[in-house]
Amino acid sequence: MLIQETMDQISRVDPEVGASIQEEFARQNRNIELIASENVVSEAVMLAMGTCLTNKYAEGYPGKRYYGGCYAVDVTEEIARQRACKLFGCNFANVQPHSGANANLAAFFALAQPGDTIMGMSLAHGGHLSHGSPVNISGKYFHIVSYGVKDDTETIDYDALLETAKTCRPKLIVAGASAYPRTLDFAKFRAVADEVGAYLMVDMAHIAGLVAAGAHPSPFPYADVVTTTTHKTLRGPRGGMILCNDEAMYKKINSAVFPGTQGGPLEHIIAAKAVCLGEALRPEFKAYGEQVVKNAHVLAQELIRQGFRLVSGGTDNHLCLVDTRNFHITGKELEHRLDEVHITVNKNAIPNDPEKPFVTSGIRVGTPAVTSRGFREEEMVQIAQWMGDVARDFEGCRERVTEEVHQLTGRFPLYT
Ligand code: DSN
Repeated sequence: MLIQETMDQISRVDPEVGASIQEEFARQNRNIELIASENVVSEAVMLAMGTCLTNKYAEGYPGKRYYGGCYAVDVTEEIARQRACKLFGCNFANVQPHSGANANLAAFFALAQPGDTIMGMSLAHGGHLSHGSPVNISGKYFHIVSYGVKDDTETIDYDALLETAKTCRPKLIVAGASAYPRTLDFAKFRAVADEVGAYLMVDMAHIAGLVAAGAHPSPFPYADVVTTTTHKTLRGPRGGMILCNDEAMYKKINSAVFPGTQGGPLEHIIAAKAVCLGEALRPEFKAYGEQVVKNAHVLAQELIRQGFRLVSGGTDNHLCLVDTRNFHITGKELEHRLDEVHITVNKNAIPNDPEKPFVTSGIRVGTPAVTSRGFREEEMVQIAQWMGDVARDFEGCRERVTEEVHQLTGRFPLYT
C-alpha cells in the first residue's frame, strides 16, 4: 500500500512526526467515523496532495500568472476548473480557495461591500460560523441578519425569512448549513432574493457530493454564486471552490480570491481537487451519493427506534441531528462516551438549545465516511444499537461495544 510506504518513509526521516501520522492512521482504521463533515479520500487524491506541485508559486490564474514556469500547473488548474463546471453544470469555477471559509469570505467581498446587510442561517439553528457569526470576520465586516428554523417543525421558516428580508433589504442572502438534516429549497430562497433584489449565494459545502450524485437538488440555476468545500461529501482534499454562471461575476470572484483574500494557490491541493472531481464524474460516485442518503435514512430510523429524538424528525440528506435529552445526558457526555468505544461524533447545539455551545443537548452524526468505507444498511442498524446501548448503560456495555466496533472496522480497512 503506497500510503503505508509514504508514512514509513516519513517515520524514517522524522520519527516524531511519523509516529503521530501513523497513530492517526491507526485511529481512522479502528474507529467508526460519524462526523458528518468528514470523509475518506481515494489513494489517488491522497497521493496528489503529496506531490512536487507544492514547490510551485503560481499567483494569478492559468495563462496569467505572476511567476514563470507555470505551464504545467496551468494544465492542472484548468483540468480542475473544467471538471468542476462539468460536474455541477455551471460556466465558471475558481478552484483556488484554501477552505470553505475562505471561499465564503471571497464571495462575500465579491458580492457586497463592508457594512452591507447579509442574511445567513443562525449558527444556533444549524448555520455556519462563516455565514455571519459575530466572532467570525463575516460578522465583523458586514451587518448580519439571521434567519432560522420554525419551533415546531425545526425546518427553515421561509415565510419568516421573506418577512425579515422585506424589512432589512439585504444585499445578499446565504443559503446553506452545517447541521441541517433537510433538503434546502433553493427555489424558495431564489423567490425571496428576487422579491427584495438581493443576490443569492448557496454554500453547498455539506451536500456538494450529494448534488454531484443527484441525491440533493442542485443550487443551479437558482444561485448567483455557489461556494463549497471539496473534502466533505465530495470526498476530495481539504479546500474550497466558488462556482457561478455569469462572466462579470466570475471576474469579481477571481479578484476577491486573488489578490483580494489569498496569495499563492496550493497547486498540489488543486491537483487533488482535479482528481476528486474526475472521480465524482464517474457513475460509481452517483451510487456512492445515493448510498450515503440511504444509510443516513436507516441510521435515523434506527436511532428513533433506540429512543432518541431527531431534530425535524429525521433526515433527507447525509446527517442526523440527535437530541440526547431523552437519555438525560448532554451532547458533550454522549460524544465522550462514544469516543471511549471508538465511535467518533461531534456534540452539536440543537435549535433553541438550553445548554452552552460547549456542552449542548445534541450530537451530529453523518454517513459520508462510513459509506466510503463500504458500510451499508446492515451496519447502520448495528451502529444505532451501539449508540442506544452507550446512552442507556455506558458502564455495562463499554467493553463489549468497543470489542464489537473493532471487529466491524477490522472487516472494512480504509485502504487495501
Ligand atoms: N466545520 C465544518 C463542519 O463540521 O460542519 C463546516 O465547515
